[in-house]
Amino acid sequence: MTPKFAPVSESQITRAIVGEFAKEFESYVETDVIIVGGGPSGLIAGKELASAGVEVLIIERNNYLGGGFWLGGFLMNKLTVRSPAETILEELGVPYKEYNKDKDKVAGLYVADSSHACSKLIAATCDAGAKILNMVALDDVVLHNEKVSGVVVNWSAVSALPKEIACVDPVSLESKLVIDATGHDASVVKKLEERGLLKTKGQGAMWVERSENLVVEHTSEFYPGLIVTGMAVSAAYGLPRMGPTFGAMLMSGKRAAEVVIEKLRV
Ligand code: 48H
Repeated sequence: MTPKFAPVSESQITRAIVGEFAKEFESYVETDVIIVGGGPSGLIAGKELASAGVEVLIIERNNYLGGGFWLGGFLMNKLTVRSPAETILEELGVPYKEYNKDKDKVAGLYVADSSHACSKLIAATCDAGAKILNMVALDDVVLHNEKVSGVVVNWSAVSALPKEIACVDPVSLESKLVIDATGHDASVVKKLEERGLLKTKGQGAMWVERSENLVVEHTSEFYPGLIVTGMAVSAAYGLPRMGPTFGAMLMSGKRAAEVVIEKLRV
């Protein structure tokens, strides 16, 4: 049978979008936590925080969420995690299998479909109640008394405009804490470095055995009010990289949420 759609006009659809967006945006102009970057570390941090009842807004410059989690590596649709991070795939309901250990004499290496894993992670983050602003890019930080107290943002499309019509001032969003989850770029940290407020060491060379533990261990408040997670931790602290394996991204995101919750309690 052909469905009979509800009788709704064009203007009503526009008002529904504008009204809901404005209401939600206004409520997030001041919030508990802003996460810049919607890759694996930012998404899972958002999920954990929202699940714990913390108000959280994720800002993502692309129109899609997930960052490097959509592709395992080398444009192939498989991602890996090393034990114990398969427990997070389990929590998210992502099907995975252990890599053929007889052939390579390896244990504790797991493989999953990246599109399946990424979709489950995005859904879990939204289900937990994290709010998302995509196509919005970090422009600057709000700094009060030497503490990061929010972010300055603009529509991503503004940066693609020709210079003569790109005179669009950004807006500010305040928060108790900010998480830099922008991956290799460490974009929030770099805003502080540009002003000589800190010095990053830059990401180290590949060494998977060492890197994952180090990234999780170093997930912390890198500057008052600013917590780093994921590959931003490597860039900030000069830690080795790990290539296309994502356990540390997921575990670092969880650790970042713990750090935030401890700080919000004080
Ligand atoms: C708004 C921004 C801005 C900005 C960036 O790169 P990601 O996937 O980051 P992580 O740290 O969660 O995961 C890293 C992983 O994907 C990876 O690259 C690994 C494991 N590499 C190892 C290796 O050795 O190479 O996601 C970051 C997100 C992206 O979606 C960006 O679009 C977004 O942040 N982003 N959003 N404003 N200025 N900069």
